[in-house]
Amino acid sequence: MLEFKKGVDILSAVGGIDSIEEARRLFKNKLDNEHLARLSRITHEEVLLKIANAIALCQPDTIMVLTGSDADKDFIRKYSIEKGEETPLAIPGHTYHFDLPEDQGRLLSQTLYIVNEDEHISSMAQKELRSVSHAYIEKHMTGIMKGKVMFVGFYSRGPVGAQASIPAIEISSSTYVLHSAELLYRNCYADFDAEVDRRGEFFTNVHSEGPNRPEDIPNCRIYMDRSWQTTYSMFCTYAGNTLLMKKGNHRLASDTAIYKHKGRELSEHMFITGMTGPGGRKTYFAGAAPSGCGKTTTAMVGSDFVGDDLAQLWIADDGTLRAINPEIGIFGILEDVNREGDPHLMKCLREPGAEVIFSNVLIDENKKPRWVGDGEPVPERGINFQGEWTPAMTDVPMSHPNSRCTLLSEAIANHNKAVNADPAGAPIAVVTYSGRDSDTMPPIWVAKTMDDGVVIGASIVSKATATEIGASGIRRQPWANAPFIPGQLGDYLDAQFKFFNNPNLQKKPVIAGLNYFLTRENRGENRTGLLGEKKDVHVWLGWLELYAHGDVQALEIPIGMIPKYEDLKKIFKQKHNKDYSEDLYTKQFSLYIDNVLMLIDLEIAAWKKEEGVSQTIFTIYETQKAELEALKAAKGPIVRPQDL
Ligand code: OXD
Ligand code: MN
Repeated sequence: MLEFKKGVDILSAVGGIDSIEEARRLFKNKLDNEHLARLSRITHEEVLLKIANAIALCQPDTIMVLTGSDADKDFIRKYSIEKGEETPLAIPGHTYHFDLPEDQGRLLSQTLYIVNEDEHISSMAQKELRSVSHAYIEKHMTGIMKGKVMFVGFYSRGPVGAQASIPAIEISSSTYVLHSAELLYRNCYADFDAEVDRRGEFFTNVHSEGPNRPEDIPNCRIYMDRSWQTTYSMFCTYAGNTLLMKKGNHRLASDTAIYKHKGRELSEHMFITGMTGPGGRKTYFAGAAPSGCGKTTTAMVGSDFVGDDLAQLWIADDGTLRAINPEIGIFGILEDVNREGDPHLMKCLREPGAEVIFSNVLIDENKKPRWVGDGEPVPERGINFQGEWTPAMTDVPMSHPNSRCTLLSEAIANHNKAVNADPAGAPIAVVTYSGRDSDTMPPIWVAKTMDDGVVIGASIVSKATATEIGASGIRRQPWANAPFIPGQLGDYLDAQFKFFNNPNLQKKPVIAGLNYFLTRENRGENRTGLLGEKKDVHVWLGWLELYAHGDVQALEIPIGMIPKYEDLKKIFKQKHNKDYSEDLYTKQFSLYIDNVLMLIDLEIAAWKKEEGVSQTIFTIYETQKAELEALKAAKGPIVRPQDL
């Protein structure tokens, strides 16, 4: 069980400042008048102590407070170029940033939770004892900003005033990190004190790249102190390791949801998007997918795209499920982003108008960013994060598979800025969970009950992707949120059951599994490749939109409800003007019972190893198994939807 404010608060111990008077004296000594005046608007003592201790620990030469004003935004943009963390590209407002070759994704083995003696964490995460982390931070972060400028920004992870928004401080010596923060989060300098009072908590993030040399990467650490809601990051620049308002704070937000607001809030690795249905109605979806599995693309399929990565969910007083996006920008994977699949995003990346930071792409001779799968002819030469590149270097990709673009969501044509700014959140009617599964689950299956829906989330699997360094093979990805769940999975599962069964949640969402990675070879074809197309997701979401309003019926199978051929055929025609064949439907929706049974057995074995797991999940798995066995006995191991 997690206990907040337990054990030594490392930041205050290593900074050594424990009174507000001392903190104010330090500010007076270290900040110039302008920045001192800015900081004086923040009055929350706990907040000021965090900042003072970060200064005392890191010992920067200069401290700057970013207020989020246009002038400050412009300052950080320009300063990042002057400092060399970013370089301008041909299109005005576009820049690029390279991370060290060793720092191109989340560094799994160096990402650790700081824990107290008796604290249990997720079996899928790594921990370090508080005393060990304390010594490490003291050794490696003391004076890490000597000769550097420290930037301090105040942000809100969500619209100011929303129930599930959480304020966060970002402290870093990297202009790239702060420039990214300004694009991805709402600077709420003016509202920060009030937000801390409203929410009763805030997150603190302290980062420094240090000398930014390859030889320092082994010393890099990404620490989350769960008890003190503080993160530390050192000797790295990749945003997934440094801009800890994103995944670092998502982890802390998960703790808040599970241990402070159990059954009332959830913190999920989900996109939020709206689909327009018949008569112009808007139906909002929140959907989880593991990193690097097309979550951004799915989000942008909606007519009213709200967010592509994270969602804070809660049950509103009117009995609806509400979601806000903690972010206002996207840090999207570029590989395979092209005009065909991602027209709205591509417009921002290829035409003037939006401010974009590209990372770890190839820069061609015309200062144009290029990436694998951008749909354009391969350039003759260029420079990437490893140096000069030519197509002759066949074993070195043109761009890193985890190369990214950072931009404001409002630059994207189908973004609904008003919904993303609304503290009431988007009313969620459909919740989806997807993985990367080549041979088992159909493209869509809808849970028959809320508990079944929770179990769909618990049973996600996916292939390792380039977003994580040191991961390989097929991995369990519970709720597609596994890398960001700090606490024990049994606690998380329990919180999910409590949330979706909460009697206050009067408008229950449709919960569905999605899988667009079934391959031809696994459905009896003698050619390889995906069964169907990437853009078919439009149809799957379209069907769910109709199902959520009772406009289409479904077929019942042991694992849930699946669409009928006639309905999909109509939607394919309407949305894509495509003739969807019954043969393709049969391949996509036939139940491969042995594969499903294997998956269920894998999950049962894994969940049995966890502590404190609710019996409900095993009952659901066993019921599904019995029904699948009976179906197999009656109809054989592969059952076509037509034979149900
Ligand atoms: C991300 C990730 O960057 O999940 O969103 O890795
Ligand atoms: Mn993500």
